[in-house]
Amino acid sequence: VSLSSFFVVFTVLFSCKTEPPARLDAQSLIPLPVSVTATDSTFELTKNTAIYVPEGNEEVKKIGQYLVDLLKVPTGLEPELKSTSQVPSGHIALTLTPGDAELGEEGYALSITAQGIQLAAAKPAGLFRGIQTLRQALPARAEADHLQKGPWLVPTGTIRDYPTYAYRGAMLDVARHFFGVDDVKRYIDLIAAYKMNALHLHLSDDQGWRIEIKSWPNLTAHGSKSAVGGAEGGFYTQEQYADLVRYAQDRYIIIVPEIDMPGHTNAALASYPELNCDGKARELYTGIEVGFSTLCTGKEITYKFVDDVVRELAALTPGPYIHLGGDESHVTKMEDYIPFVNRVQDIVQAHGKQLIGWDEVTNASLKPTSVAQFWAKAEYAKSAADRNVKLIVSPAKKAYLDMQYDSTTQYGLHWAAYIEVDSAYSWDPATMVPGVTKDHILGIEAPLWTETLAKIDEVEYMAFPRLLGLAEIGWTPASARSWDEYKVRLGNHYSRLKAKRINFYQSERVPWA
Ligand code: TNX
Repeated sequence: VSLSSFFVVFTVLFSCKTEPPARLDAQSLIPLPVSVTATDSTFELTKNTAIYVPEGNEEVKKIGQYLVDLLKVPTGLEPELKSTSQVPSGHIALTLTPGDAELGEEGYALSITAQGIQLAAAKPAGLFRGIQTLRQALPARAEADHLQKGPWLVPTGTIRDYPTYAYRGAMLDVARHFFGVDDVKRYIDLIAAYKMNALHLHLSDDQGWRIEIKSWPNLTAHGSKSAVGGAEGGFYTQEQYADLVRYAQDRYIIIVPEIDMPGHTNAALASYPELNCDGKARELYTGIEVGFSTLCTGKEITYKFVDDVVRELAALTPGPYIHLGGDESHVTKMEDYIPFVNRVQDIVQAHGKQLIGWDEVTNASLKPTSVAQFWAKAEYAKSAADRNVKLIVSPAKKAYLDMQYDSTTQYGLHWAAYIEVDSAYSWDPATMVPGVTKDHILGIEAPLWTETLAKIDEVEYMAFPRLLGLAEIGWTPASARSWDEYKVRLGNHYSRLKAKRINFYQSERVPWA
């Protein structure tokens, strides 16, 4: 008896330890790659595995180091980073194949055999995206923030993958409630894991001004002090903002800074009386109404203000875009709004950047380099497309992460819709608006407004798991997507989301594994 039970225990222990992972084509990758071919073997990452990068390429070396840093804590392995042209078998190799044009800016080719892992891309960004896929091919416990037991087996096969849309973003409203540098870095890490490439920061609104502008110091000295409901305000110094930009850049993510205008400007109007038509400073505001404030579009000082703000922001922002809002300017007359938008568009261009504005900016004469962000009105999206102005698609009814899942959700709003996890996934940017097709669309964004969200774990609860689906909409061809198949992959991410300590909504519509 004791001998047979010994064997039972032994078999259970032993089989746990060596149980092979699911085949590569059953690995529940999110976003789903363009093509995956499985072969029936595994590669084992051991203490002898090294990471090879091309000699003399500092950028790829940095990406290799990023992979080392990801693996170090959970696996206890610290793969040696080696630069050579000859890669012996048994290792991980990152290589650049600039001739492989199909891979574009962000595509990659991943080949995993029992002998080693080859990750190739035309551009460094592609290597970075490919590493996110490799992470998901490793066991979920590789996402933990403390040491885990091996073995570290990766199923073999090949993946060729590239994104459908060039712009795949998330927006965080740091104006209604302020979120500090560490919170934003965590959000950057989380969106990077799902291959997003833009973080739009909503840096000013009625309730607060969140970025230091050296030529207008009272914006932060005074205008940063408030937040919704009397919560603590805050702002990023230029050094902190630059640190965020660098952190994002190291993850091949651009920061898109937004200074909302001419409406949503109470914090600025409270900081500088001269920006008001009546010359009187407004009180700081902590409510959640919209549409009551406006810069004085008829005063020259307003354009000096915009020019200074855009100049300082442009100097700090390597990405191509400056977002100047333009939404819900309900107390700005249309005859004032249009010349205002035309003029701030010129200012953005004069500082070498492209304007992004919420869809109302299509009332103005947009340049072909400007981008309209579709959030509410289909006719604005259509009007942009008709004029060959590119669109970022973020319809409130589908993509707004501050919308409640259902009527029982603790936080959030529901003015646009209740958005369950299936609803956030089941739509196609290229068929949302008649006359707006894939060619008109720069990409997709998932905005998160924070009137009701004061803590980063509340932000996470609203963003996750919907953000994974929105990331997939931006990356994976629409023809390859279906909710019934996706929900299984999402369910299989349960232990990954847990390992990352993400506070996520466990929707009953998802078969959590
Ligand atoms: C509308 S969306 C707004 C924001 C609010 C949001 C709340 C947009 C361009 N403007 O000012 O925060 O609704 O869901």
